Amino acid sequence: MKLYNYFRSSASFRVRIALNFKGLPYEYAVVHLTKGGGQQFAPEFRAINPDALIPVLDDEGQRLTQSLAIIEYLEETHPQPPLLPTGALARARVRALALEVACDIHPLNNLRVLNYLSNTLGVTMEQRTGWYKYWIDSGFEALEKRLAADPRTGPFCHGPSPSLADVCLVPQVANARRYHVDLSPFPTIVRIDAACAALPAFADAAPARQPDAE
Ligand SMILES: N[C@@H](CCC(=O)N[C@@H](CS)C(=O)NCC(=O)O)C(=O)O
Repeated sequence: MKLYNYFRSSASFRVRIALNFKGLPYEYAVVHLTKGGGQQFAPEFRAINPDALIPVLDDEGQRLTQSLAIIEYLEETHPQPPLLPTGALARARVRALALEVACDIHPLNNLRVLNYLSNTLGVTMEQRTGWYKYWIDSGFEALEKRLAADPRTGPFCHGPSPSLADVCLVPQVANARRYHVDLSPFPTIVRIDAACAALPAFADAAPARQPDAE
Protein backbone atom coordinates (compact mmCIF):
# COMPACT_ATOMS: atom_id res chain seq x y z
CA MET A 1 0.00 0.00 0.00
CA LYS A 2 1.09 3.55 -0.64
CA LEU A 3 -0.08 6.47 1.49
CA TYR A 4 -0.05 9.95 -0.01
CA ASN A 5 0.34 12.16 3.04
CA TYR A 6 2.22 14.87 4.88
CA PHE A 7 3.72 14.77 8.35
CA ARG A 8 1.56 17.60 9.72
CA SER A 9 -1.72 16.49 8.16
CA SER A 10 -3.95 15.23 10.93
CA ALA A 11 -6.25 13.32 8.58
CA SER A 12 -3.12 11.52 7.35
CA PHE A 13 -2.02 10.97 10.97
CA ARG A 14 -5.30 9.08 11.55
CA VAL A 15 -4.58 6.69 8.69
CA ARG A 16 -0.96 6.23 9.77
CA ILE A 17 -2.16 5.19 13.24
CA ALA A 18 -4.65 2.71 11.78
CA LEU A 19 -2.06 1.18 9.45
CA ASN A 20 0.45 0.84 12.31
CA PHE A 21 -2.19 -0.51 14.68
CA LYS A 22 -3.06 -3.25 12.22
CA GLY A 23 0.59 -3.94 11.47
CA LEU A 24 0.30 -3.02 7.79
CA PRO A 25 3.47 -1.77 6.10
CA TYR A 26 3.11 1.04 3.56
CA GLU A 27 5.12 3.27 1.28
CA TYR A 28 5.22 6.90 2.45
CA ALA A 29 4.56 9.33 -0.43
CA VAL A 30 4.95 12.99 0.52
CA VAL A 31 2.49 15.63 -0.67
CA HIS A 32 3.91 18.84 0.77
CA LEU A 33 0.95 21.08 1.59
CA THR A 34 2.79 24.40 1.46
CA LYS A 35 5.89 24.00 -0.73
CA GLY A 36 5.51 25.77 -4.06
CA GLY A 37 1.98 26.87 -3.18
CA GLY A 38 1.03 23.31 -2.19
CA GLN A 39 1.75 20.06 -4.00
CA GLN A 40 -1.88 19.01 -3.48
CA PHE A 41 -2.79 21.44 -6.29
CA ALA A 42 -0.26 20.01 -8.77
CA PRO A 43 -1.97 18.46 -11.82
CA GLU A 44 -0.27 15.11 -11.07
CA PHE A 45 -1.84 14.99 -7.62
CA ARG A 46 -5.21 16.32 -8.76
CA ALA A 47 -5.27 13.39 -11.16
CA ILE A 48 -5.03 11.17 -8.07
CA ASN A 49 -7.51 13.15 -5.99
CA PRO A 50 -9.51 15.96 -7.64
CA ASP A 51 -10.35 17.26 -4.13
CA ALA A 52 -6.67 18.22 -3.74
CA LEU A 53 -6.74 16.75 -0.23
CA ILE A 54 -4.69 14.12 1.57
CA PRO A 55 -4.65 11.35 2.64
CA VAL A 56 -5.04 9.03 -0.32
CA LEU A 57 -4.34 5.34 0.17
CA ASP A 58 -3.40 3.35 -2.90
CA ASP A 59 -4.06 -0.33 -2.37
CA GLU A 60 -2.86 -2.26 -5.41
CA GLY A 61 -4.02 0.48 -7.76
CA GLN A 62 -7.32 1.16 -5.96
CA ARG A 63 -7.22 4.73 -4.71
CA LEU A 64 -9.12 5.42 -1.53
CA THR A 65 -9.90 8.87 -0.16
CA GLN A 66 -11.45 10.24 3.06
CA SER A 67 -9.55 9.12 6.15
CA LEU A 68 -12.56 7.58 7.89
CA ALA A 69 -13.60 5.62 4.80
CA ILE A 70 -9.99 4.45 4.44
CA ILE A 71 -9.88 3.31 8.08
CA GLU A 72 -13.22 1.51 7.80
CA TYR A 73 -11.84 -0.19 4.64
CA LEU A 74 -8.78 -1.32 6.62
CA GLU A 75 -11.06 -2.50 9.41
CA GLU A 76 -13.08 -4.60 6.97
CA THR A 77 -10.10 -6.02 5.12
CA HIS A 78 -7.90 -6.50 8.22
CA PRO A 79 -10.30 -6.92 11.15
CA GLN A 80 -7.62 -7.75 13.75
CA PRO A 81 -6.86 -5.97 15.96
CA PRO A 82 -10.20 -4.17 15.76
CA LEU A 83 -10.71 -0.41 15.80
CA LEU A 84 -14.46 -0.75 16.23
CA PRO A 85 -16.09 -2.47 19.21
CA THR A 86 -18.73 -5.16 18.91
CA GLY A 87 -22.39 -4.21 19.20
CA ALA A 88 -24.36 -1.64 17.24
CA LEU A 89 -24.68 0.83 20.12
CA ALA A 90 -20.99 0.73 20.98
CA ARG A 91 -20.02 1.16 17.33
CA ALA A 92 -22.40 4.10 16.99
CA ARG A 93 -20.81 5.75 20.03
CA VAL A 94 -17.28 5.28 18.72
CA ARG A 95 -18.23 6.56 15.27
CA ALA A 96 -20.00 9.56 16.79
CA LEU A 97 -16.91 10.48 18.85
CA ALA A 98 -14.73 10.12 15.76
CA LEU A 99 -17.08 12.22 13.64
CA GLU A 100 -17.27 14.91 16.31
CA VAL A 101 -13.57 15.50 15.62
CA ALA A 102 -13.45 14.65 11.92
CA CYS A 103 -16.58 16.52 10.82
CA ASP A 104 -17.23 19.18 13.43
CA ILE A 105 -13.77 20.39 14.49
CA HIS A 106 -11.09 19.50 11.94
CA PRO A 107 -12.67 20.83 8.68
CA LEU A 108 -13.12 24.31 10.13
CA ASN A 109 -9.38 24.52 10.74
CA ASN A 110 -8.18 22.96 7.52
CA LEU A 111 -5.40 24.77 5.67
CA ARG A 112 -7.64 25.84 2.78
CA VAL A 113 -10.13 27.39 5.24
CA LEU A 114 -7.33 29.24 7.04
CA ASN A 115 -5.96 30.44 3.70
CA TYR A 116 -9.40 31.69 2.66
CA LEU A 117 -9.68 33.60 5.93
CA SER A 118 -6.30 35.25 5.32
CA ASN A 119 -6.16 35.64 1.57
CA THR A 120 -9.80 36.32 0.65
CA LEU A 121 -11.37 37.75 3.80
CA GLY A 122 -8.19 39.53 4.86
CA VAL A 123 -8.30 38.57 8.54
CA THR A 124 -5.17 39.21 10.57
CA MET A 125 -2.89 36.39 11.74
CA GLU A 126 -4.16 36.99 15.27
CA GLN A 127 -7.78 36.58 14.15
CA ARG A 128 -6.87 33.49 12.15
CA THR A 129 -5.23 31.91 15.21
CA GLY A 130 -8.20 32.96 17.32
CA TRP A 131 -10.52 31.16 14.87
CA TYR A 132 -8.37 28.02 15.03
CA LYS A 133 -8.30 27.95 18.81
CA TYR A 134 -12.01 28.76 19.12
CA TRP A 135 -13.15 25.70 17.14
CA ILE A 136 -10.84 23.36 19.02
CA ASP A 137 -11.83 24.86 22.34
CA SER A 138 -15.58 24.66 21.78
CA GLY A 139 -15.31 21.19 20.22
CA PHE A 140 -13.16 19.85 23.05
CA GLU A 141 -15.47 21.36 25.64
CA ALA A 142 -18.34 19.19 24.40
CA LEU A 143 -16.14 16.16 23.84
CA GLU A 144 -14.66 16.41 27.34
CA LYS A 145 -18.15 16.49 28.90
CA ARG A 146 -19.28 13.53 26.82
CA LEU A 147 -16.20 11.43 27.63
CA ALA A 148 -16.07 12.33 31.31
CA ALA A 149 -19.77 11.61 31.90
CA ASP A 150 -19.98 8.23 30.18
CA PRO A 151 -19.07 5.04 32.06
CA ARG A 152 -18.14 3.43 28.72
CA THR A 153 -15.09 5.71 28.61
CA GLY A 154 -12.09 3.76 29.90
CA PRO A 155 -8.36 4.28 29.58
CA PHE A 156 -9.29 5.06 25.98
CA CYS A 157 -12.33 6.79 24.47
CA HIS A 158 -14.29 3.56 24.54
CA GLY A 159 -13.26 0.93 27.07
CA PRO A 160 -9.90 -0.75 27.54
CA SER A 161 -8.52 -0.64 24.00
CA PRO A 162 -8.05 2.05 21.36
CA SER A 163 -10.72 2.61 18.75
CA LEU A 164 -11.51 4.81 15.79
CA ALA A 165 -12.42 7.54 18.30
CA ASP A 166 -8.87 7.63 19.69
CA VAL A 167 -7.46 7.50 16.17
CA CYS A 168 -9.26 10.79 15.48
CA LEU A 169 -8.75 12.38 18.88
CA VAL A 170 -4.95 12.07 19.11
CA PRO A 171 -4.15 14.02 15.90
CA GLN A 172 -6.59 16.73 16.95
CA VAL A 173 -4.84 17.04 20.31
CA ALA A 174 -1.53 17.34 18.43
CA ASN A 175 -3.01 20.22 16.41
CA ALA A 176 -4.24 21.86 19.61
CA ARG A 177 -0.77 21.63 21.14
CA ARG A 178 0.84 23.05 18.02
CA TYR A 179 -1.38 26.12 18.37
CA HIS A 180 -0.81 26.34 22.14
CA VAL A 181 -4.44 25.69 23.05
CA ASP A 182 -4.77 25.47 26.83
CA LEU A 183 -5.69 21.83 27.43
CA SER A 184 -6.05 22.10 31.22
CA PRO A 185 -9.88 22.30 31.02
CA PHE A 186 -9.88 18.91 29.25
CA PRO A 187 -8.33 16.38 31.69
CA THR A 188 -10.09 13.34 30.23
CA ILE A 189 -8.91 14.18 26.72
CA VAL A 190 -5.35 14.74 27.98
CA ARG A 191 -5.42 11.46 29.93
CA ILE A 192 -6.63 9.48 26.90
CA ASP A 193 -4.07 11.15 24.65
CA ALA A 194 -1.29 10.11 27.05
CA ALA A 195 -2.56 6.51 27.12
CA CYS A 196 -2.47 6.45 23.31
CA ALA A 197 0.97 8.05 23.13
CA ALA A 198 2.34 5.12 25.13
CA LEU A 199 1.40 2.74 22.31
CA PRO A 200 3.89 2.33 19.43
CA ALA A 201 1.12 2.44 16.79
CA PHE A 202 0.25 5.99 17.88
CA ALA A 203 3.76 7.17 18.79
CA ASP A 204 5.26 6.00 15.50
CA ALA A 205 2.55 7.81 13.52
CA ALA A 206 3.26 11.17 15.18
CA PRO A 207 4.28 14.07 12.89
CA ALA A 208 7.76 14.41 14.40
CA ARG A 209 8.57 10.78 13.56
CA GLN A 210 7.72 11.00 9.85
CA PRO A 211 10.38 11.07 7.14
CA ASP A 212 9.26 14.52 5.90
CA ALA A 213 9.16 16.09 9.40
CA GLU A 214 10.61 19.60 9.45
N1 LIG B 1 -12.38 14.75 5.24
C1 LIG B 1 -11.05 14.55 4.74
C2 LIG B 1 -10.21 15.75 5.09
C3 LIG B 1 -8.90 15.73 4.39
C4 LIG B 1 -8.14 17.02 4.66
O1 LIG B 1 -8.74 18.02 5.03
N2 LIG B 1 -6.83 16.98 4.49
C5 LIG B 1 -6.03 18.15 4.69
C6 LIG B 1 -4.82 17.85 5.55
S1 LIG B 1 -5.28 17.34 7.17
C7 LIG B 1 -5.55 18.70 3.37
O2 LIG B 1 -5.22 17.95 2.48
N3 LIG B 1 -5.51 20.04 3.25
C8 LIG B 1 -5.02 20.68 2.06
C9 LIG B 1 -5.58 22.07 1.93
O3 LIG B 1 -6.32 22.51 2.80
O4 LIG B 1 -5.24 22.70 0.92
C10 LIG B 1 -10.45 13.27 5.35
O5 LIG B 1 -10.83 12.93 6.48
O6 LIG B 1 -9.62 12.62 4.70
